[in-house]
Amino acid sequence: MRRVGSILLGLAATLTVAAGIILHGCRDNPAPTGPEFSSTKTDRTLTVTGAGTGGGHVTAPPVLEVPALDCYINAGTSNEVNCTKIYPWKSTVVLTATPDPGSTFTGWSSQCNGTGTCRVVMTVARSVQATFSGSSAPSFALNVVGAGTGNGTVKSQTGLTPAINCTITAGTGSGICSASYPSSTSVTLTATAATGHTFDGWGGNCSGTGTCSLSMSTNKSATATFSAPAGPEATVGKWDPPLSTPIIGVHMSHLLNGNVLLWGAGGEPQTFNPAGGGFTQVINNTCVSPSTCELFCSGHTFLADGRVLVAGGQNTALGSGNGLNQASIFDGTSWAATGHMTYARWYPTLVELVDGSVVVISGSQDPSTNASYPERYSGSSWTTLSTAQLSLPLFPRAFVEPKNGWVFYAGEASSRYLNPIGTGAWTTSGLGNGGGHAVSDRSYGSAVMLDNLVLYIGGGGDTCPTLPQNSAEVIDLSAGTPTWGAVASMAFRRRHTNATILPDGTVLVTGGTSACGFTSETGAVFAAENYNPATKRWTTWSNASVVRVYHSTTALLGDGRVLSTGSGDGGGVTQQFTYEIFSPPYLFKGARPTYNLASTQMHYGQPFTVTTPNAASITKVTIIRLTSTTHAFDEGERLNTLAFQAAADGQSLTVTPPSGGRFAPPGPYMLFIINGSGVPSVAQSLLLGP
Ligand SMILES: [Cu+2]
Repeated sequence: MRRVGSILLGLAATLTVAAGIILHGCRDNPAPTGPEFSSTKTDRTLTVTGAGTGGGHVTAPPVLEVPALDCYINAGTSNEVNCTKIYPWKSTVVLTATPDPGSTFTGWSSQCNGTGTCRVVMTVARSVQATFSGSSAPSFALNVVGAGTGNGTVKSQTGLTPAINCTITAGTGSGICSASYPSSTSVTLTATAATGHTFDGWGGNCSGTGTCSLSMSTNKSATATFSAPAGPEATVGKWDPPLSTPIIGVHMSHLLNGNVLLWGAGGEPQTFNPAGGGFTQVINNTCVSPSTCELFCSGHTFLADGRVLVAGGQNTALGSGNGLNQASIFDGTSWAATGHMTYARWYPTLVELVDGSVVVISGSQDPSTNASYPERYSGSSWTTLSTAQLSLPLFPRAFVEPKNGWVFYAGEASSRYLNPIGTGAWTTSGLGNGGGHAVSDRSYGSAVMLDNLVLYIGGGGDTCPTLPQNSAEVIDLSAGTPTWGAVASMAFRRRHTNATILPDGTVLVTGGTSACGFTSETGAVFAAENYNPATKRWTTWSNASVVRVYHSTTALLGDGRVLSTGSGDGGGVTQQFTYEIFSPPYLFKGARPTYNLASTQMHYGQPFTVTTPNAASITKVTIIRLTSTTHAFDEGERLNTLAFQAAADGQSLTVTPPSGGRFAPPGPYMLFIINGSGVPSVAQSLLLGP
């Protein structure tokens, strides 16, 4: 009986609606008068449906506590969630139809007619149909995805339907992370990090770190990267546990192909793959007298084409202090001999010059005879600089200087210049304090070059009870009268210490001994320290676990980590057949910028394009010469800070290399881009030259 009554009542209501349309146009129904309705003053449901081939929105302003309605209709299809709302009994809802571009609103049906607004009173459940003609508007998907270790939300602007409301937890999105929108819809996404977390920036079709505005003309995606709160590693870095090596890494070169070349006193040279681990033996058969020939105690640096030139070494038949005149070149896989030097050299230093030739200085011929004449290698043979005789301490710390492209001898004795042109000449002219140091004894301290500034740290303490230095000093070689001057001291005294330039232009100092004597393991320093040239101050970082004193080495890897190895093979020091990897704090401070290069050849002074989605967040671009190091000194270690400009679209940088070889000798460098949080990209290695 009840069922029949309902059907009859429905029929009556339909007839009444029809009458209302004819008489009043777009307006509400008269209130039904049946007993069921007059006694139930409950909320009523309004359903908007669509018809026709076109698309458009049906909207209504908020009614009492009910939010605004925004129903999108496309080709007769409406969204069930956004097109149905429940309103208070007898409330009035005013509907407006707005067609998409390319569509026409042809009118209401069911409750209203015409093309004006449609006013309904919610005394009963209502259904209104809107018809849009024209071509079906294309609809495009927007996909929000997460990345990084942190948490946050991504939301679309208020009032957009359908809304994006995506929660990202450690890179995984949940909630409403995707939606479809008609063509030309403007969507503005806002990313908000959870408390203590950091929003690192957008990827995909969004970029930068602000809000992201998109016009939905194609399918689009937005990647939001959040970082978790920093742990202690973000302050002091992290050392990985030691892993074994087949030899002692007394000599180390980080090659253009990404591998690392190592050798010590015993065993054969090895290449190490820092990406996957693993050592490969690379025997050097270039010696004339193999049984007495040892690369150990040679000097080495990179040539302009990225190969490693190795000169001198130890005559194993005669022992320490007895040099070799051999030289050879490693191309990444195999060795080739060059011509011989005139002088045998044990503990020499090689300096690559502006034109790609290489000067070798110092080294001992035998324990009582210094090789006091420099020689110059120019691609085929060695030429003695016959007017530049000077006996210098072993393994001189030396760099190419920016004024004339000469060799600057930094120490350990008083500084001076070597003019390498012609037959050569040494001079102290133009140096303040006659080239003298702030601290007199820096034997087995380390030195690096940052743009035009040489930083010299530690050293000394060879003869007890004098202790090694904890002091450091700098000299600006671009100054009118370059003069050594002290900067803040390290927390630890260090002799046989290693200095490694980091991508951000700070300097990592590791290992060494704080006790007096040639090399004391009891004084081994485990803490890393970091020098910031901007503040001229040191920060103590975390402790390594292995003694690294005499014959230890470090190399910056392309991924921004530092390889630390060696110690032993002489001096009565424990043989350390291990390496450790140090991850500096910048590797724990959020997402890393990324980039691509069209070419891996840089030409002096010629700007080149670095393609990066992170262009807007980049605050520094640096190149660092690949490591070739031994005996606490990397022969040629330098960093250049490069001028750059971000493109207006935030998708690339225009980077200008140094203008000439006196600022950065030709050869292999790593290119880093660094963001405002100090986080460097992974580097690509490239060649810099004319
Ligand atoms: Cu040695």
